[in-house]
Amino acid sequence: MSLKVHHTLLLTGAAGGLGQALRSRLKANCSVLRLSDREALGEAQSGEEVVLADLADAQAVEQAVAGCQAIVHMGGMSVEGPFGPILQANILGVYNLYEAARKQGVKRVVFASSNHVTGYYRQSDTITPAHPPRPDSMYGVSKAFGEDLSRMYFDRYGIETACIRIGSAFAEPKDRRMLASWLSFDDLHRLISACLTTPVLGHTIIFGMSDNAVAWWDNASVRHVGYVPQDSSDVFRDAVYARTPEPDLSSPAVQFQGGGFLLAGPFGL
Ligand code: 15L
Repeated sequence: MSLKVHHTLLLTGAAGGLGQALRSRLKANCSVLRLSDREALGEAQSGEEVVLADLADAQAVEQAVAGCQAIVHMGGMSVEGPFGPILQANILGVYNLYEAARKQGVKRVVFASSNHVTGYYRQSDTITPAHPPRPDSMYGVSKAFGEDLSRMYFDRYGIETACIRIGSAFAEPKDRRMLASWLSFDDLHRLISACLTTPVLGHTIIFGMSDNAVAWWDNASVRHVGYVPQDSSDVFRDAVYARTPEPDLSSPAVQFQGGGFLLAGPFGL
């Protein structure tokens, strides 16, 4: 099946870690991949356009969105930190993005939410997308805001969104926690492709995880997205155990799903 259901696809945060991993992969999903970031992206390659935009700048964001049929929104702060930059990039930024989508008639968005929206569930809990948010950080709160905002834009304006609560998207799991939360780059791309191509997306929250044997998240209620992960952290398990210490079970970073984010800050403004 062709993945090219959209002519021009906007990728925000294209200079970031996940943006870079997606830059080549998302070319399979469109005729023109428009890359946006506030950081320099270099020359556009064949099949690419580059539109620089700071997410806090409404006009620039609208220029980036104009003429696109769908958006993969990876931009914004991706870790815990002072509230000021989170406010600008993740709260004002996601508002600017949805306002631009509304004005420019874009009807489908894939939003990089985070597992830190539910980081205060325990590592012994299994949760579904229907469980209430329990953010573990200001960063997690900002992603919960994006999820709620996108729901309002769906209910009011019919803009479909997949909020992917991305686990740990790295080349390999870095520690024992990531044996549960790991999402391979290829599975991230499979998941985004499923969100872009499923006939009816609606407003959907889905956990971004590979097919890991150890898992905290149950995506059974979101079968309509059609995501079938093909990678698993299991192949890294022995190596991760060998190079990492026994977990300190008294630490909140080990008790709760959000891991080290529970220990970060407070950073203030
Ligand atoms: C995230 O949301 C971060 O963007 C990423 O850097 C990882 O730390 C990840 O969560 C995680 O929970 O491992």
